[in-house]
Amino acid sequence: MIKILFLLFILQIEVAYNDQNIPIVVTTWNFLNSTIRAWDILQNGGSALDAVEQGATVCEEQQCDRTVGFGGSPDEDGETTLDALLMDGKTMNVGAVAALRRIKSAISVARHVLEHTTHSILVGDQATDFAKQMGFHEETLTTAESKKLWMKWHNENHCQPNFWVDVTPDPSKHCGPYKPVIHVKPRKYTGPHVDQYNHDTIGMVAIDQNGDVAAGTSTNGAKYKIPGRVGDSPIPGAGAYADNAVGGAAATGDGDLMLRFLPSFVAVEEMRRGTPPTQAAQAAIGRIRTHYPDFMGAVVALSKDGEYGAACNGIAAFPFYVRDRNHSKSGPVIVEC
Ligand code: SD4
Repeated sequence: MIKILFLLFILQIEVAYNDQNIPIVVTTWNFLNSTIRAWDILQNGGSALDAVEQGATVCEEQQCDRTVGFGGSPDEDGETTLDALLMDGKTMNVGAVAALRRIKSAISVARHVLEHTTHSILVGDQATDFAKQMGFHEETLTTAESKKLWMKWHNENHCQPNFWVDVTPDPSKHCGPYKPVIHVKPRKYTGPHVDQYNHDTIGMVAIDQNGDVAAGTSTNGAKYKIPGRVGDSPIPGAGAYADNAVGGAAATGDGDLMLRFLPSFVAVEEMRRGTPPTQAAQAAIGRIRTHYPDFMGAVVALSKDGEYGAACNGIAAFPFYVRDRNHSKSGPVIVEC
């Protein structure tokens, strides 16, 4: 009798476990190869942190859409710099790098910040020094392609577009250096500086077989950014957020605007209150849209039970990839914005 009761108890646990749609990984945009790598890791019992790190690494190596990894989005000086974040939803530990120079594997450097320091974010040249200490190789992130892109922007297009306002000479006609111009009236928002073609951060949220949640991002930011610019991607709660008690979220889009609203944090907090992932992502997007109706961006949200959803704004549709027991070969999920 005791044996039967014990078996029933085990069976119940199994059913409860199987009710959850885990392991699972959700990836922004059309980044299939990254999703496959992450899913391989999860399926073989690997950790969510490994899945996100390795998945994003694929994109960094393959220069996904030229908006992740080396050789993309040159800044005003023609240099590519990288932003990346990794968050562990089990410990709430974060590792991130921002404006990382001359090191290709941004998400792995972020992992080293997470695991080998008690800091959360390192930036610029000092992040490079840290990476070198951790054994990473220093090399240029400029390629013939990114050099050509920058030459065209600088020499043919007279530094258009750029991110300057209220400066002289007129930044809509001329290159810098600029000096500030003080306007009596506050400047009005004039629409997005960026579109989907120069904004494709990889954002991933994964849950492993133990139910541990991890989220992360990697990007080379915005094309022709002012050197030193940091986007939303390496900021916890903005680019991504994870909490084992709830789930995780990741964001992509016009980071200069989006980071003001911590959309990944908002989505996770909505789910904490019982809101389903799709509506949680919509709430995060809605908060930004109230202030910037035309902004370009998207949020993916994943609950700890493996339910997922997304919302977007400023583009016709937003694709994202899911791999779980039910999606082994299917294409991306498309959300209309
Ligand atoms: C940024 N949010 O640096 C990043 C770029 C991006 O989809 O998301 N692209 O602003």
